[in-house]
Amino acid sequence: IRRGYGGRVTAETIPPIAVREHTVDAFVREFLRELNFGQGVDLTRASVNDKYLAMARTVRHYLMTRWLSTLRRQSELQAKSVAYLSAEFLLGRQLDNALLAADLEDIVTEGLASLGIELDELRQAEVEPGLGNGGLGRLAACFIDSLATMNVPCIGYGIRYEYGIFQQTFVDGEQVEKPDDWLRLGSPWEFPHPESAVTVDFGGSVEQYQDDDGVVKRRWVPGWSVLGVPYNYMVPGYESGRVNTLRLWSARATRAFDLEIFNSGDYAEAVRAQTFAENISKVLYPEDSTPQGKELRLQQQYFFVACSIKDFVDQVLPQGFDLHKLPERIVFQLNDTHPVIAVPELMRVLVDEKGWDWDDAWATTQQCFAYTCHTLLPEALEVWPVELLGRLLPRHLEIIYRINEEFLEELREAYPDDELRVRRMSIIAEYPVRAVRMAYLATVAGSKVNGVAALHSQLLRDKVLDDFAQHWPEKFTNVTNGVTPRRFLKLSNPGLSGLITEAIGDGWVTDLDRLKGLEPLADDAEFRRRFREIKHANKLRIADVLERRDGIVVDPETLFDVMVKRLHEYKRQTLKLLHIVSLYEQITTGRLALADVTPRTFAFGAKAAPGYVMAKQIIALINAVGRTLNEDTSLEGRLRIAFPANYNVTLAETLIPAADLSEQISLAGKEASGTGNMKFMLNGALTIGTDDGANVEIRQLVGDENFFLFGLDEPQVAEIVERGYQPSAYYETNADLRRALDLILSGAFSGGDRHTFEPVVANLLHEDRFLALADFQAYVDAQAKVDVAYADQEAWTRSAVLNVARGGFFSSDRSMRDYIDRIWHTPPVSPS
Ligand code: Z57
Repeated sequence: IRRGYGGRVTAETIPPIAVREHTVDAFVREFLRELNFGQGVDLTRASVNDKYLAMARTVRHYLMTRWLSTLRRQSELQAKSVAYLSAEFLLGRQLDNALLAADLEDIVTEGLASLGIELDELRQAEVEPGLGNGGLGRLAACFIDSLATMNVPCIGYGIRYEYGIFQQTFVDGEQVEKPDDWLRLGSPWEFPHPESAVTVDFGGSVEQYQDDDGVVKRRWVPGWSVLGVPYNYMVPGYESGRVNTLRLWSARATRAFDLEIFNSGDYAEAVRAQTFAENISKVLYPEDSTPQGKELRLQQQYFFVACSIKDFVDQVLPQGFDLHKLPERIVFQLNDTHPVIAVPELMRVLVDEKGWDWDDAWATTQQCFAYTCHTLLPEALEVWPVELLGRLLPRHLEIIYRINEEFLEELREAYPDDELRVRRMSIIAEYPVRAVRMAYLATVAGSKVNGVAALHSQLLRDKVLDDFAQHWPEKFTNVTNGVTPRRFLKLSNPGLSGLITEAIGDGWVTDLDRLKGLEPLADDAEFRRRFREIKHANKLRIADVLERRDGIVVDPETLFDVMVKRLHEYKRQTLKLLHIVSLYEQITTGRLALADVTPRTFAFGAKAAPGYVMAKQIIALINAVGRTLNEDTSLEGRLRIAFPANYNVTLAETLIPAADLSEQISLAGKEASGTGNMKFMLNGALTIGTDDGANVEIRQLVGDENFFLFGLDEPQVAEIVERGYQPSAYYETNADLRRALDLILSGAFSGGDRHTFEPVVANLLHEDRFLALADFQAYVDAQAKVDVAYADQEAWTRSAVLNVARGGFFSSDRSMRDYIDRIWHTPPVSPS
């Protein structure tokens, strides 16, 4: 018996768990064993992938003791857990994070070197699990990292998509999607448990029957079913000794389904059945911030939620657990509306399967759920037609109707003379088709509803869910998003991390408010010099990556102006593009001297949903403008566009630390929070941004003098829209804007073809839903201020340092503390 992680383990308390020796020799032994016996290859013949897989498995051994003791301790203590229900977990590469958690980087580097292997080469072999679209999925990944680090019990529940977010390529500047076959070369981080598969039912009908006491009840008679196979992933905390679990579900055909048809001799039909079942977890829907009302998507949602509830009730809870105490053991956090079908599912389990009476079940259910809303766009609120829901989940539809009936009854009592209000608040919409409003269902069912930044939560209360906020003011709260400082500062920016640690010690990694200690150093010239040196080194690093990855050449001596996020009209990539085109137009017509232009690298990274035609045209336009500028030698390389394809977590980790300027230019009132904005701030970029989402809080913290604010605020936007917005008026009155738009229309970026980008320009001129033209001049003026500020490198660096020093609030550890205090009430559990 040896010392287990974080405390004395004795034979009396628990049987032994294997412990790995934390030495170079032990690592090398383990690695070779994995390579020879696991991979079945000799070192001299091993491919990079062989070595990567062997190393990944070796590294995860080092976390195993902690994982097993975490699980053991949890079954002893039965502490309250968070079940984070999310259709997306955008994890990013696992290796570095695991090395950090296991404190193995030095040992592995040395051990591999002794075998003639470079760690960095193996790092590059990892294909990131892209099981999410953007902000929402990445947020889930940051949250589970923080909870493990803070010693809070959590299970992440989601879907093990066989294909994650598509791989983006550019063909003649246009986005072409390739399937993301991320499992192709093996998946060393997951633990499949086919023996623990659960059955999930669909379809069929509802029947009436009499129970043993002669009471008439209703129950679901399903039409078909699939199996959910759990795949477990370790979620190691940093220096906490805890390893939580992420459990992702994969769909398989049931044996009955299979065998019955197979035995009948219809092999083709049997294979079809299997394909049908496995389609459920086949691919991530590539929509971001807008729902995709497809039947398969509803199947995915119900699939993972039903698996998760069953898993928690039957597997995680001890046998014979009294479910009336469920709220003491679990809180299901609903990450947007995607998992909201869990609400009627828990009701169905309690009422139909456990035989509870309705009121009892509803009281318990309400205590078990909380809902996070991530949007303000009305078109992004999920709505399921009852025709579809009733066909796929007939009993759930009945349950939703009953929840709604009782809710409307409560409303009629509260507002006897306001039937209009009652109808407005109904969970069931009547137009254009009868449909279930999932956000309303979540709001009615949840104990709490939160937005993701202060402004967003305010607008939820005042606009999107105003009736509900008036009815239940205490239900609404805010939790501003955050990002994990482990991945997005310590790992991604080793230069800056080292400098920070040298200055204030290493406590910041788990207590990011300590960055405040850097404030005085903003006035220290030597510190600023080193800070600049690190930024420059980060630019060299990304320049190298872009050249090798994409064949893109950038100049590390320029201002790096970066806009990376999903392509969406509300985020206004076109606004940034109009600024670039305007500069170019002024230079080529001689109204702007090249010598007066601050040399800039404009970096874009953005995927468009495959069906979002306008977004794809904007991508083509950015590439077209990029090509023209980059090939125009008269610019002498002073303005270049770098638009690497397939922006993902891995690229973010090298691009963000190199940025000088962070573009956060959504129309005020549209971006719920943003989290990229926080990553840039923590890596010492200054923000040019609107008064939107978490930008509001960033500016408050860093101070106006260290932030380039521009544009309309939300009340002004509302007023302009109310009065009737006329984008063409800006075209008529603003000469620079007109020239920029005319230049695009002239075909200057499309080989003289005037039609190619006509739809993009026409949309801006005649519709411009997101008021890009209205904010154009303010944006250009703010960019001029950026140029002036950047010219004074000492002052700029001072601001950059202050951005880092004042960014501690945006740690996802702080977000988790807020969720725990205001919503979950799940205290940390010591690991021993
Ligand atoms: C998504 O990534 C977000 C909202 C959604 O409704 C969907 Br669907 C996907 C994003 C918001 O757009 C960001 O503003 C926010 O920072 C992020 O979710 C995390 O809250």
